[in-house]
Amino acid sequence: MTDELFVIENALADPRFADNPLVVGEPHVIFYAGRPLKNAEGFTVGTLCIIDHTPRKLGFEDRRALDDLGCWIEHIFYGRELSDLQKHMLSELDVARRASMLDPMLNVWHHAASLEILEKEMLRAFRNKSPLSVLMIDVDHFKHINDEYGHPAGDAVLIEFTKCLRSCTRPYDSIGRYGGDEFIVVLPDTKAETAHQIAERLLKALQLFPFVSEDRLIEITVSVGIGSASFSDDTPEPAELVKRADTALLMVKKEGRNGIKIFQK
Ligand code: GH3
Ligand code: MG
Repeated sequence: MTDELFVIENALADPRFADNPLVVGEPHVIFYAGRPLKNAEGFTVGTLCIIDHTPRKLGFEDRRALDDLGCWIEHIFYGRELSDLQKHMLSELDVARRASMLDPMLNVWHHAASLEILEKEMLRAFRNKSPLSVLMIDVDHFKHINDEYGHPAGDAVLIEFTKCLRSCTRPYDSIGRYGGDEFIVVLPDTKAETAHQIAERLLKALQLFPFVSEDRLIEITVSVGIGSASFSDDTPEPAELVKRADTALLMVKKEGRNGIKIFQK
C-alpha cells in the first residue's frame, strides 16, 4: 500500500502486527522488509520481501541491495511485457501478411505468393536432398462453362474445384491460383510417380462428384502437367521447374485434355 521500502524490525513490538497470525503462528515473521514491485504501467503488482524469525535492523547497504534486487525484477517485468506486445504485433502482422497473399475468392495462395512458396520449398528440398514436384492444373474448356451456365456459376465451380483439390492433397502441400482457371500445387518430398498418383486421385474425384448449379449438373475435367526434380543430380531454378510442368500440361491439352503427363527431358 506504499511506494516506499516497508520495514518492521520487530513485529512483536509493533502494535499493528503483534497479534497477526503470521507473527504469533507459522511462519513467525518477526522481522519484515518489503520492496514494492511495479509493472510497466506503474501499478504495484507485488512485493519482494525478506523475513526473519528474530528482530533485525536493515542498514543502508542492505536497503540498497534490496532496492537493487527490486529494480532488477521490475526490468524483467518490463522486458516480458514488451516482448508479449511485440509477439502480439508480430502475430497480427502474420495474419495481415497471410491475408495479403491469398486469392480472395478461392482462399488459396495467389500467383506471387505461390512462387514465393515454391522458391522456399525448393531451397529446403535442395538442403535436404529430397525430391519435389509441381503440378500445373488447368480446367478444360472453362470458357464453355462460363458461356453455358453464366459467370457466377463459373465462380462457384472454381470454389468447389479448389475444395476438391484440397481434399486430394496433403496438409503440407501448397495450392496456388496461377491465374484464371490455372492452378499450381507444390508437393514437397514428392517424386514424379507419387505426384502422378495425387493427380490421378484428383481426376477420379472430379469424375465422381459433379458440381450442382441450379439443379443442373456441371461436369468438369482438368489437364495436369507434372514437373519434378530430385535435388541430388538435378537442381533446376524455380522458373525452370514451373516451365517443365507447364510444358507437360500443354502436351495434355494438345492430346485432347482430361489427362496427366510427367515432363521428360
Ligand atoms: P482450355 O481447355 O484450353 O484450358 O480451355 P479454356 O476454355 O479453359 O481456356 P482458358 O483456360 O484459356 O480460359 C480460361 C477462362 O477462364 C477464361 C476466363 O474467362 C475464365 N476465368 C478466369 N478467371 C475466372 C473467374 O474468376 N471466374 C470465372 N467465372 N471465370 C474465369
Ligand atoms: Mg482452361
